[in-house]
Amino acid sequence: MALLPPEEGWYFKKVAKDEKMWIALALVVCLILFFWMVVWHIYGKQNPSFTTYRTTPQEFNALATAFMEKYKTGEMNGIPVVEPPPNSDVFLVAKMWRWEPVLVLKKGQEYRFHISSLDLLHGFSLQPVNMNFMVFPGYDYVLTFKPTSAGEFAIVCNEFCGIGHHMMIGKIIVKE
Ligand SMILES: [Cu+2]
Repeated sequence: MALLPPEEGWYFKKVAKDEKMWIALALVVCLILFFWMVVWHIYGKQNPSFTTYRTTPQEFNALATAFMEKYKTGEMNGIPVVEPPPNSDVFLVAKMWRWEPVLVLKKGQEYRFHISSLDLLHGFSLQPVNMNFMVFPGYDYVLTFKPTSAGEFAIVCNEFCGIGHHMMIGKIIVKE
């Protein structure tokens, strides 16, 4: 029966009482979920909020390269190791198929992260903390980042980005 079109004028017929009740119930559930989103964002240990700005891969690359040259302390497998001072702007570049640079941060200090991609969509996934962001080219994701525990953290790409995707692992080192 459901495959046949409904009879003409069904839309204007009076809604039955029990159907009205179900509509009201669904509305209440929708509203609870809607406001719960806000509560969950604040109390649910979700990804921190970030702001997004338009940029271009060229512009972002220029800023990131200048940043890496300024604070470079060494190299790890051909990737620069960078130790920026606390409260400074930190740039993290995603490209096929690496994260640049390796960041050395201090525990308990704040950093202003800028994350962007130079080619296509990548996914920033900080492990084992499990913080996740999509990283698009042309957008600068800015978030305040404060490491609360020392150690080595891996940045895994969690958006499939081609043949080298599984090798795309970056590193953040947090010192005491
Ligand atoms: Cu990737």
